[in-house]
Amino acid sequence: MSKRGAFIAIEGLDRSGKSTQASALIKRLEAANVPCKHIKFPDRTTPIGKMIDSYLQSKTELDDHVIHLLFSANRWELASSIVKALEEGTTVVCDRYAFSGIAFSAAKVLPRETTSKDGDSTIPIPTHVLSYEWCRAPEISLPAPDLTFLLEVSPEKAESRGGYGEERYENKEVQEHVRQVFDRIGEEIESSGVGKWVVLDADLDKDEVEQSVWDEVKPFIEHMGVSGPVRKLW
Ligand code: 2DT
Ligand code: MG
Repeated sequence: MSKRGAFIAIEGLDRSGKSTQASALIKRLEAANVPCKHIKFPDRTTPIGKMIDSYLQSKTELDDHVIHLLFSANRWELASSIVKALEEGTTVVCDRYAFSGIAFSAAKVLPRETTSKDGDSTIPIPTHVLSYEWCRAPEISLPAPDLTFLLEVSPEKAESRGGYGEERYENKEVQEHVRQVFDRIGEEIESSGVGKWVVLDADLDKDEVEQSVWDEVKPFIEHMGVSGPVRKLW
């Protein structure tokens, strides 16, 4: 089997610079004559993607389970084309993937927080809508990235980059919950051995982050174990 392409995912909170870094990586790969393809999830162009887009813009309301499954289905509808590209030797750079899917859904808490009595005071207990395990289930068996970058941005830095936008999930509280789930996913991916998980400080200047991404990708593309079959998510 000739060398296949590498599957590289870029993950992180809003305003962490994912799209900028994905584009920069594509440019570097092109300059190094590596056949490559840039994809993004959600892919808002498909019929399922249009439903997701409408939900994110709060034009429609959907049950939390339903939107989770639509995000996952949006990946499944492109899964075979990703595998095909990799097998043909094309490196695929993906802006958000299944890890965003799990993190954003598992981070959802009920708007009305339950309280428990502790003497005179009440302690807010966030009640999760969807369990981590439930959120992970539909992602099982999707093509697994060989390398995933988690771009970590502080709330202060995100704010200084123009703050969050108008879409659903774009607020500090949600982002903080999502951050915690990403950490759990990273630990699991590392221990499962299904792919490499690299955390980068995305508060740094974009050129520095770009260089760190390239320092990881370059040796990976040159020698790495992309000669084996595309692996599947854990
Ligand atoms: P963008 O701003 O990157 O277009 O993302 N999301 C994304 C989920 O809730 N589940 C998913 O599976 C994916 C891929 C993250 C739009 C928002 O959609 C969230 C932010
Ligand atoms: Mg966004």
